[in-house]
Amino acid sequence: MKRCVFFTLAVVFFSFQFAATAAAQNDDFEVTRHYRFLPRVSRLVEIDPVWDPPAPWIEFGEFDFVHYRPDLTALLPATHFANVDAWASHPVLAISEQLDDVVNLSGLIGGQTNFYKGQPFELFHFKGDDGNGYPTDLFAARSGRWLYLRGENHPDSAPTTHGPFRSKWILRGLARQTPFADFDRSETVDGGDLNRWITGFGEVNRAAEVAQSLGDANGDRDVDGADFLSWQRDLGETPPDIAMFDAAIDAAVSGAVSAVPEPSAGALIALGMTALAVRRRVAQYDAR
Ligand SMILES: [Ca+2]
Ligand SMILES: [Ca+2]
Ligand SMILES: [Ca+2]
Repeated sequence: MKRCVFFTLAVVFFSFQFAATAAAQNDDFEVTRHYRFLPRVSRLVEIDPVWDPPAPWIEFGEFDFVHYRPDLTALLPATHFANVDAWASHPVLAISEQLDDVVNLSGLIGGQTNFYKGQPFELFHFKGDDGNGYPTDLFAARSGRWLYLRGENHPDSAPTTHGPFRSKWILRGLARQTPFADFDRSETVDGGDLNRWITGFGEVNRAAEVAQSLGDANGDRDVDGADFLSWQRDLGETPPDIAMFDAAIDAAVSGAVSAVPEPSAGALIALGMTALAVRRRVAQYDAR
């Protein structure tokens, strides 16, 4: 009897798994997600012999994060940033720098690392140069709808073809996938945002920033029912603690992560988890 129950559950579970996998393969060949920085916790620090002390610039703006299914990253140009419209503003002076100009976000190429076993997020590692010939590397940690970027260029590790005063830039940025119903930019989604939506309901064809502040979650520059549904879904959301991401990236760096997991390892883990799930369900059944 016990064996029969196990077999039935296993067949049901595997059927479900295969159906889900087939659906994912049709939809997720290339995945592009749009993100927006949270300025309160997103900083770009310039370390320059001329400027003292280092100034933490504040990051703003948006970008796309493009990646491919893990089993295809070995064959394709891999993960990259696109449509980067992001900049950092000096906290005191009226100057700003495009992120592409200092860490070359659009020019970096990355891949998913094998640092995912038992972790609540995925970790991607990017490499390239900062656009001025200096090596640059960057980590991207993705947890749910949040993406944490941490990267820096290395002006001291390359020939000084651009003089002795080339700045080192250190980027730490938390971004949220859009749509995000934080209309009042408090970084949480609550009644204050609903009030914005109620006030703005019916607005059409406003400038993107204005529309967003009036209750446009999906970026189509109007305020309607679709935006309300976003608010409902996001209600109660707060930003994750970036110290958690930093700790994990530190661990990954010290453990010398390797880019792109082996498919066989991933398959084994999936199989192990499936077996565990089936055993757990059988155990629950027996306990009744
Ligand atoms: Ca809010
Ligand atoms: Ca809208
Ligand atoms: Ca609409």
